[in-house]
Amino acid sequence: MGNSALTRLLLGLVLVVVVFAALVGLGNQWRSQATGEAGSPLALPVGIVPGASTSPLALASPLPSPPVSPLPAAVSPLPTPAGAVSGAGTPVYGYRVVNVYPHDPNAFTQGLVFFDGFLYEGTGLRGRSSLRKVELESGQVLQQVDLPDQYFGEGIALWEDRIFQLTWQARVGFVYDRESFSLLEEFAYATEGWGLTQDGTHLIMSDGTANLYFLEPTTLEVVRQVEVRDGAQPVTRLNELEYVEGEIYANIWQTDRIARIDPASGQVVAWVDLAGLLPPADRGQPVDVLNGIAYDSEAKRLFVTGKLWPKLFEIELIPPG
Ligand SMILES: [Ca+2]
Repeated sequence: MGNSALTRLLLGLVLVVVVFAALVGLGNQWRSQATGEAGSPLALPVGIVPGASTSPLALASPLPSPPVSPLPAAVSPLPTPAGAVSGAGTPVYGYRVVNVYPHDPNAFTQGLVFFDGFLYEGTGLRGRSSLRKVELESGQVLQQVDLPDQYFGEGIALWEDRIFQLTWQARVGFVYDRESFSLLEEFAYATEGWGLTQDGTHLIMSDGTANLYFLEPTTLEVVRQVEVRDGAQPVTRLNELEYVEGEIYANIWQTDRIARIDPASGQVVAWVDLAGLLPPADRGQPVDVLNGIAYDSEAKRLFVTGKLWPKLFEIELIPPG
C-alpha cells in the first residue's frame, strides 16, 4: 500500500463525513420547517383562542385571520335591536339620505305629517307639548298652539279641514281647525294614545301594544282592530304611524326600526332599519329615539326624524340584497 492508497482511504472517509454532515444538516432543516408553523407566533393564538374567545384581548389581536380560527364566531353577530324581531325572514330594507333639513332640537316629536307643502308636528312632554306647523326647508315653526301642562301630546293626523291630536295617558284627544289651530272639540278613547295616521277612510291609532285601531273619523268610534305580527310574533310598542302607498309604517319605540304593515292582516311585510341615521356629531346634546314619519304623497317623499333630533331627513328605502 502506497501513499496513493492511504490518500484514497482518507478522501473516502472525508467524503463519508461530508455526506453524513450534509444529511444531518438537511434533516435538521426539515425538522425546523416541520415545527416552524406550529411554533410560530401566528400559530400560538389559534391554539389559545378557544379558551379566550370572549376575551377582549383575543378579539383585539392583530392576527391575519387564521383560516381555522373560531374568531369570526366570537365577534359576530351584533345584538338584534330590542323589539325588532324578524325571525319570520321578513325582508329588512336599508336607506339612503336624500336631503337633510333642520329640526327644532326642543321638539319631542310624537306626531309628524306632511300636507300641502308644510310639515305638521305634535310634540310631547308635560309642559312642552304642542301642535306646530313647520316650514320644511328651514325647520322654522310658523304656527303653534301649546297644550295645557297636564297633557303629554302624542300622535297627530289631518282629516279634511281638521287636525286630530292624541295624548299619552289622559285618554283625551283634541280636534283643531287645520288653518287656525283653534280647538274645536275634545274626544275620549279607551286606551293610551301613541301614534295616529289616516288611510283616506279611517283614522288609525296605536297605543303602545301590538294593536292598531281603526276609527270612523266623524264619530271617532273604533270600527276595527288588528294585531300586528311579524310571522306569528306580535310586534309591540307600535309608536308613530304613517300611511304610505297602501301600507302603514310604524316606528317601534326605542329601536331604529320601522315596521311596514299590511293594514288588512296586520302582518309586517318588511322592516326598515335606520340605524346610524343621526350622525354621532349630532348627538352632542341629549337626543331621544327615532320617532316621526311623514309622507308627501304627491312628490312621493318620505321624511323621518326623532325626539329632540336637530335634523329631519328625507330618505329613500333600499331593498335588501
Ligand atoms: Ca306620521
